[in-house]
Parts: sequence; C-alpha cells; structure tokens
Amino acid sequence: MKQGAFITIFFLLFSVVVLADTSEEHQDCPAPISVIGNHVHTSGEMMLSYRFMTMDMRGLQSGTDVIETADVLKDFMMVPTAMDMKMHMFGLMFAPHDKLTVMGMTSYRQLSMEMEEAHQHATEHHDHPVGTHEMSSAGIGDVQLDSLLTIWQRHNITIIGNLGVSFPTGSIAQQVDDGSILPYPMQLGSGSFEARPGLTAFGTHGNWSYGGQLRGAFPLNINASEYRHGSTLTATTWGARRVNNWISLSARLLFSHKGNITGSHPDLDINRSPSHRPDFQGFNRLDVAISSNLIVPTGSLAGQRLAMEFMVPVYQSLTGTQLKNTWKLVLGWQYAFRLL
Ligand SMILES: [Cu+2]
Repeated sequence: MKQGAFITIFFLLFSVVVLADTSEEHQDCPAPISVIGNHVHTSGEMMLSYRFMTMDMRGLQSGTDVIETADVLKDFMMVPTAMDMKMHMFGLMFAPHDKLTVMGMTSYRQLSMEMEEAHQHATEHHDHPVGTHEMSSAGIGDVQLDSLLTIWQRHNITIIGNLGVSFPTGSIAQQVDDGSILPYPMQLGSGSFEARPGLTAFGTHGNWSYGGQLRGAFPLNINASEYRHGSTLTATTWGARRVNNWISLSARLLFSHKGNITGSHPDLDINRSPSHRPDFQGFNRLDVAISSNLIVPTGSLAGQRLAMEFMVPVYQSLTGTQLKNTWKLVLGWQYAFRLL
C-alpha cells in the first residue's frame, strides 16, 4: 500500500534523526504545531500564528467496518464518497502577566464533498451508483477565546489550566446552488456557544520535551437551526527532541471522542444521505502524528517558528455510516516577540 510505505519511510527517517545526538546547549523544544494552547508566554510577550490544515476523508465506514457505496445506496438517495477540508487558522496570543496568557483564534474554511447518487425510478429499484457530483462551502469558522493560567510550576514541569469559549461566528446556513441546505459536516460553524475547558502539562529534560493535554468542547445551547453538536473530548500526549539549535522533531498520540448531534435541522431529510442524519455524527478515534519544527534562535528572524505535522488514524470507530479520515497535514508559522 502506497500510504503505508510512505508512513514507514517517514518514521524511519524520523527515528534516524531523533537517535542522532548532536548539541548540548539549551533551547526551546516546542510541542507539535497543531496542539492548541500548549504553552504560555512571559508578561508582555505576544505571539502571532498562522496554520494551514488540510484533511482528506475517503471511503465509508460504520463502526470499524468498511462499507461499500452500493450498499449504502440501498437505504439512501445519495452517499458521500470523499471529503476535503482546508482551514487557514489565525491566532494571537498575549501575556498580560507571567501566570496568564490570553489567546484568540479563528479560521477560514473550505470544504468540499463528493457524492454518488442512486437512480430514481418509480417502478424499478437500482442500487448501483450512477452519478457523482460535488458540493462545497467556504467562509469564516467559529471564533475561540482561551485563557491559559499557570496553576503549578516546579523544576522543569508546568501545568496550565485552559479556560476557553467558542463563539458561533461560523455559518450554519450554507446551501447548495439550488437553495437546499448542506449536510452537517459541510457547515462552517457549530451554531452554539461552547465551553472549552482543558488541562495541559509539559516539561523539559535535556534535549527532550514532553507533555499532555486534555481538552473538552461542550456546546451550550441549541442553535438557530434546532440542533446542537455533540461534545468533543480529546486527550493527547507528545514527546519532542531537539536535534540542534534550529530543528526539533516530535511525535504524538491523539485520542478524540465526539458525540452525536442532539435535535436536527428541520430541512435535512434523513433519508437523503448518511451525512443528513444527526445520529451519524459521532466517533472515537486514535491518531498518530509526527512533526518537525524549525526555529530561528538568533538574528533578525529570531522568535520565528516554521512547523509541519502529518497525522494518520490508527483506529477509528464511527457512529453510523460516515466517511473515514485518511490523513491530515498541518503547516504552521509562529512569531513570538516582546510587545511591552
Ligand atoms: Cu504562543
């Protein structure tokens, strides 16, 4: 399998560089780029960030079983076969105090979904796929505010509490050209205010750094379209190793749980497609990711970081019939500087 070979080569390269011992002098060894709110800043420090995320979903699965498109078309008029998600994420961090960092984030999202459609005959039932088409949506996502409080710090270990809120700035009324509403996964926001608590711990040891984060997202209200997304819980743990003054490499495990939707959009017909069903939205997933970081230690570009993370699922159990994740890539830029 092409993807398997690619991952194997990546991991081999990764272990070769990790095992090659090089330098001694201390310098930051950051967490993987897509862990949000994993570090704090010192008073008066500011950080700008941009992340580009692209994710591929392909093939249907129910629970952990692979499902054929033709089988799903026995029960639905349409079925998604692939989905592509692109996100441009913008973030701003500022520390008014050594023990408090505040953070704001939003994103611009581009979603597209490929569908296969069944024949519609009054007298005869065909269940083989006959037509494919694509639907897409794009726009601003939800806005997140987060405060990071240093609650414990000793030796090389820091524990921070994350207190976050998400505002429903993303549209939940994205439509197809003919005016019909797009299914749940194609909407840009959740439509609800969300509480986003979390707990993050990280430490350093020589050329190594490590950490873990527990995070929840709890939608607080039924949105304007009469539904509420399920709660999300994530747990991640990472290890990073500095190779030299410029480069560090990291690996992490991520477990995610998402519940089903409560309520339903009044215009989404549950017989149309599996993605129209509010009870087909939850999942449990375990992902593994490797990443690299490039940090400029001195000079006029000091404080800049370029990073890349590549993630693949190793286990996913989907509630009902859904598209499964195949891979995700995040490219990021961060720039920290002293404002005050
Ligand atoms: Cu920061």
